[in-house]
Amino acid sequence: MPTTQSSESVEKLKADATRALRAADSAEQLEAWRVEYLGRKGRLTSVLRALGSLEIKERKAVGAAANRLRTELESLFDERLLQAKSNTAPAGSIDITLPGRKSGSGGLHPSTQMIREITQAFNEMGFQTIEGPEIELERYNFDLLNIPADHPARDQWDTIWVDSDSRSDVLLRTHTSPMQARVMENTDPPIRVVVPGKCYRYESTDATHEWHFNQVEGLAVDEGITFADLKGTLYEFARRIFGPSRKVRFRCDYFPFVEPGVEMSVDWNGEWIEILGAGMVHPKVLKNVGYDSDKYTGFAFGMGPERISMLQNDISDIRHFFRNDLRFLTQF
Ligand code: YSA
Repeated sequence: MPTTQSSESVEKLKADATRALRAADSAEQLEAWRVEYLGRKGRLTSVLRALGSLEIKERKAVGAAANRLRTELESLFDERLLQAKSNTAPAGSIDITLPGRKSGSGGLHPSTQMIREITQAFNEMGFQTIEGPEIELERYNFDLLNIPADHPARDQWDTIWVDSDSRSDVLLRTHTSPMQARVMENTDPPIRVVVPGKCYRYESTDATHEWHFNQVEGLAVDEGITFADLKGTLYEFARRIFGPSRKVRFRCDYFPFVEPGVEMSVDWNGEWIEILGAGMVHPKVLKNVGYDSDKYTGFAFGMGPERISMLQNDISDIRHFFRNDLRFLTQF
């Protein structure tokens, strides 16, 4: 073991360096440490530079000890730097050194599940699924559907209007029925479509009303379509969704775009719950889109998937659907 002044300084250097390295725990402190001990003008580098002035025997011994110390300090430094970085990793970051854990899998929103069930039932009866814009023009939401500006039926669909500098007829659709006009404008009969999508109404909420909710619209237009086709299709739909023993009721209802109009309710523990509005497409609506109303007839309906899911799953409040509470959402 060398006992000269220089070799003692290597040992002292080692003691100082390891003590200082243990005390440094941030990336900044570690960098300062690296400059002091391993940097170009650092203490260990100075020892190595001074080797030339030593006697050959001493030079060999001190040189070997200093190089060993350099390797040792470099690897200790790397270790401490890694530790410091993982200590300061931002909250929520992934520690890749931890053993793997099973990740939770997501699922479809209950409204989406219900919409898919409904559209599939109609797809199997020959209806095609299409979608349309949620930001709509007054013309499609009201005018073409036989709901003129002064018509009291507009009150039923209290409307959220979209601010626009250039026009005053843009709104968030209050129902999916505007898609009836859009489809008929662009397609010749025969038509059989279902249109799921979001609707918005400026109204207060309660257990069965949301200000934003989904609807599924249906439209069939062809030669010779009758009210019996409407009833048969909706009975079959109810059978597929609620089972064969569920009671269904049709009652007269009024919508300006149908004649006659009905509402369909299903029996829920002795109570009738309305799930949709429907009717034979009004001849004025057929004419508005350029159809020959003497040649073609059709039926249409609009239903609320959240209301249907409430019935199916015994949900007491529609507002659960949009609260994003996982305790509710993960039950589906
Ligand atoms: C009627 C005749 C047709 O030929 C075609 C469509 C229609 C339906 C019409 N466009 C309409 O919107 N009627 S409605 O106001 O009674 O709504 C239809 C269904 O949407 C309701 O039966 C209900 O299931 C759902 N709904 C309506 N307002 C809602 C709602 N769901 C949740 N929150 C609300 N605020």
